[in-house]
Amino acid sequence: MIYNAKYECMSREDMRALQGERLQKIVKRCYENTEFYKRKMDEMGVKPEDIKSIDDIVKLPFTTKFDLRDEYPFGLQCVPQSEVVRIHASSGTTGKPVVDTYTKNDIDMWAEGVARVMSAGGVSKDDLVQVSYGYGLFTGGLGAHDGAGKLGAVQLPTSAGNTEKQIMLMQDFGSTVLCCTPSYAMRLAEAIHDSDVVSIDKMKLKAGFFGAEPWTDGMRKELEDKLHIKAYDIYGLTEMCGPGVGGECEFQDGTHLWEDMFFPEIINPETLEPCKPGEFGELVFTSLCKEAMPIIRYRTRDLTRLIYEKCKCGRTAVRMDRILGRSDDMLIIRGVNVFPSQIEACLTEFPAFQPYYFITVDRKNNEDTFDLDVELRQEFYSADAAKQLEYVKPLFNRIVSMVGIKPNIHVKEPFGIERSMGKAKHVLDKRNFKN
Ligand code: DLL
Repeated sequence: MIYNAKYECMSREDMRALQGERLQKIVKRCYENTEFYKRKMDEMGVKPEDIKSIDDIVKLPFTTKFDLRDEYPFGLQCVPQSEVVRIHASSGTTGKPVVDTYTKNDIDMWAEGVARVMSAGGVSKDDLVQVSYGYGLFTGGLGAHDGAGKLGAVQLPTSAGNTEKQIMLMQDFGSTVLCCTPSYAMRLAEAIHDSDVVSIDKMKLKAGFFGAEPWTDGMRKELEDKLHIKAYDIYGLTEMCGPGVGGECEFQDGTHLWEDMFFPEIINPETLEPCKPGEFGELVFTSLCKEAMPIIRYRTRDLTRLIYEKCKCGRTAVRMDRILGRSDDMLIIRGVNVFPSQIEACLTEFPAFQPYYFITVDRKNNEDTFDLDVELRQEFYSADAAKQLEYVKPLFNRIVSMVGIKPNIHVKEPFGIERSMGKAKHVLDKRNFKN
């Protein structure tokens, strides 16, 4: 169901006019209330009055994760602390976490973003939403929680972990909706299928809202088959509020972004120029509604493209293609660009393999090494190397054709690859520790 047709189905013309109005207000507030934006805009010779429509966004400076680190913790805040009601943070790659602060209105706006996503996936007040994203500084738990609350659904705040208990409650309470990372959903699915206590046939699950990390259509199919659900993508990032910046509709054909709240651009990460419509590049967001800590032109490092055609569902809200990965997750191995999600895409084409993997990259004798741990499903597993080769060979060929370089594939025994409760870790690049 469409939760807020006014914004989700607005004509492009009206949307751009609205975005222009909101941008003017946000820029003025940022300029007047933070030294950071005043300094950055003064350096570029741009004043709030120069922003007259959304087209003028290109005149504004970008904000990067380094700026957030330098302004840690509250340098970008535009309101006095007395108006702040919540603080979240994500583990930054730079040591200090990325901080976001929220006013009461911000929490409401954020909950609406998540409610729109859940409503698009059929959630209503009749549902019981099991939130297995971590609760805490991470935005996943409380974000999904508040979104479900906005719809009047029952919130079941199990948080991540304690897997055996999760699946027992899922069955006993009759959870109809599951929210967690795709990696943890796989772990839960596996636990349900291996359990003597619960059975998927006794469960009432119908939908899952999975995000916080890249995942493929192959993984979607696996989760839908195993959990008997429809699996929807939910996207977001702490800097914009958390989950609910966008999500999929029933057609699962791109992730709708709530453009009235978050203005998306795609830029070429090298030249910083806007990409042509439909071209892949780096996603950049500007908060259009946020009060406490709005961010202008935030470079997400997420690589994707935007699709502006109207969707079959009737929404006009722009759709984002699946995130290929983050530019800082991209590995360059023997000069070739490799995204970990490409490995997942290959693995899910072969029923003998689990979608779990771990990549280790190193440099030996001046050459990059590319080791890939994979796991055969129990029913296909054999310790016999010749038997393993039967499965490994076609996988190897597929990876070479998709990625362009040859991995050293190592078959692990069942459960030999660590399972994750949150965002899965897929890579160890030992070259980073060498000079
Ligand atoms: O991961 C917020 C979130 C929680 C989104 C729960 C969805 C569900 P951060 O920890 O700040 O916030 O990480 C944000 O995670 O820039 C992407 O790289 C990645 N990401 C989030 N959702 C998706 C998705 C949360 N659906 C970063 N697909 C983002 C691919 C995603 N990557």
